[in-house]
Amino acid sequence: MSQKIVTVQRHVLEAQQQHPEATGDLTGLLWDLILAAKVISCQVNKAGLAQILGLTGSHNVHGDEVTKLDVFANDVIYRAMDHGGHLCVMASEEADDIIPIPSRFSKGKYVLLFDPLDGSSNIDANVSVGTIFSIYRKKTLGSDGTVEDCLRKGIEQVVAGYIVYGSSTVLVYSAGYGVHGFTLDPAIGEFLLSHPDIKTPKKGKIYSVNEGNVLQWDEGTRKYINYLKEDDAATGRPYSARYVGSLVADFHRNLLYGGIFLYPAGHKKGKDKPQGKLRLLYEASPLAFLVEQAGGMATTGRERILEIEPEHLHQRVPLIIGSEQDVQQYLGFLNQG
Ligand code: P6P
Repeated sequence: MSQKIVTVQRHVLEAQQQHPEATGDLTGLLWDLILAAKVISCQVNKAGLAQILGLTGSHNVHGDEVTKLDVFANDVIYRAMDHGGHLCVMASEEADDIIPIPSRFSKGKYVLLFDPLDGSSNIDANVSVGTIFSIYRKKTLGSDGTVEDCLRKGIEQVVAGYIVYGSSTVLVYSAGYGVHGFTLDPAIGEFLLSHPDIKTPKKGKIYSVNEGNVLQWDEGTRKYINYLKEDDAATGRPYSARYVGSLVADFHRNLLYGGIFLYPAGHKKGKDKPQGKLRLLYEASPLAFLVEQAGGMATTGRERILEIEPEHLHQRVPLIIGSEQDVQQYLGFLNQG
């Protein structure tokens, strides 16, 4: 039985129709974001041609100023989202402070946090990169969103998702009713349902970590990674090491295949990263929302990612995320020390 043809716009609309109280505001917001994803995908997929198409230097063949792709992606999302009337404020990995909605546009009840193009340093090597987004309802009074509207626990997310620009462009999102994936058909410019109701395996055979940081890890993490390398077929070991170095690519693979991704805290004189490297609000939280919706787990090693009370926009956290049994096993090693 072939799969029914469903665009992501249709999927979002059908989800809205399950909620009689819905105004269509969130649907409109997501449709704007989907448009931005298509524009970014088109540009990312020809990045390698920049040199050939004369897109290098400060201006392209049309005389337009050429910007770095992550700045381009940030600008596309901003210009697609600022005037729809669905948002009261935005925050981006590319912007130090919150991004207000221009006074000339009406404001809405949602908050959008995003990393416009995570892993963009990999683009020149044609490695997959991704956009990560997180949506909350405004909680403060008044029409203008504030930083308080952005500093939210991940459990309050209304929608979380990402777009991975790889061998194909895939959009994955959850509105709290399962995780669903859509693959872009560039011939028709539509994201079509390709991964309905994603559930991540309870236990995987893949671990993803930058082992170059091993000297910065605490003892429990070192013991866990060494445990995964031991030869014991009865427990599915050794695991395979898979590390792209692009969070969305590593997360997407592990979500579908099962396994564990780790970016632990780093403790090393001169290179100390006690809070890890990855950002809470627009990287760890949205991916944690998705993985829990898919039956997995996400922790700092000390606390559930979705329960963290953020203190500032670009706060970093250690991130251990993936299959439930693998993350639980890691916590066992960490607690043994
Ligand atoms: P490292 C990319 O720069 C990024 O922010 C994530 O996409 C990725 O998971 C991580 O950093 C890789 O970091 O230190 O292993 O190169």
